[in-house]
Amino acid sequence: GVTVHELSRTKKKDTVPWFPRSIQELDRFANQILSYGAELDADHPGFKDPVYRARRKEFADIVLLTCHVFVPSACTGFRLRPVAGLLSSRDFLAGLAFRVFHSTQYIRHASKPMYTPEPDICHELLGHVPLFADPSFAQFSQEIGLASLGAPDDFIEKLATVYWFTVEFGLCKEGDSLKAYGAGLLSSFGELQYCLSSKPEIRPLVLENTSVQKYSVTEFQPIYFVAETNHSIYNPIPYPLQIQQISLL
Ligand code: TIH
Ligand code: FE2
Repeated sequence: GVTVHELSRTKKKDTVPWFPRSIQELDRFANQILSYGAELDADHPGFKDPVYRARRKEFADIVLLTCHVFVPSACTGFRLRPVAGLLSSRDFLAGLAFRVFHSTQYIRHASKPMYTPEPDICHELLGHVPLFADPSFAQFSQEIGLASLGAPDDFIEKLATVYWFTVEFGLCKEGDSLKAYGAGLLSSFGELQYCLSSKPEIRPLVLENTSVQKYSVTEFQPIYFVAETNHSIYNPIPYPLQIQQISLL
């Protein structure tokens, strides 16, 4: 019979070259790039620009150092689907039911890096994507989406509000200290510092109350909700809600 030569790019007679059989197996060669800018061709416009070359190499080196640990790609099957702006709550939540996260692509204005009043690519990638790599968080996100399918408008509004005060702007306890896990806090170093100062009001996450709390999307939140978490130091991502609780709404 024919043998598949595991993970080899070297051609051996009478063997089928290794090929990926699942999306997870793409991780095996993601680091084996053929060149990354250090060896630019003479006709490349960056060839004579040492600053450009150094900057490009710096990013490539950072990725090589971090991607195994920090970006476990494909581990929960969540996908990003590009959208040009905000969707309705109903449509956004419906995407989650299929592990599809609708993501903006534009970047915030350079004059205000510390806070922007609408989601941008920094928010999606720094705030949301790392959490989707956690299996229990991915499951929770999908269950909020499933609960939304075909639901009446007032139920959608409650789910969207819970999503806002957890996935977007949630705080949790880690030992005795308060920590941020909401994506809108992780992507805004202005609001991240503010939310852990003494300025905002902090309330316990109680779904009957949290789900009807009014909020503004264009300024720092005056109120945050703290989830009691059951995480360990090995699983530091909070899992603040269970689907049984959602069905109580
Ligand atoms: N305020 C966030 C930031 O500056 O990264 C972006 C947003 C998240 C949710 C609404 S706006
Ligand atoms: Fe968001």
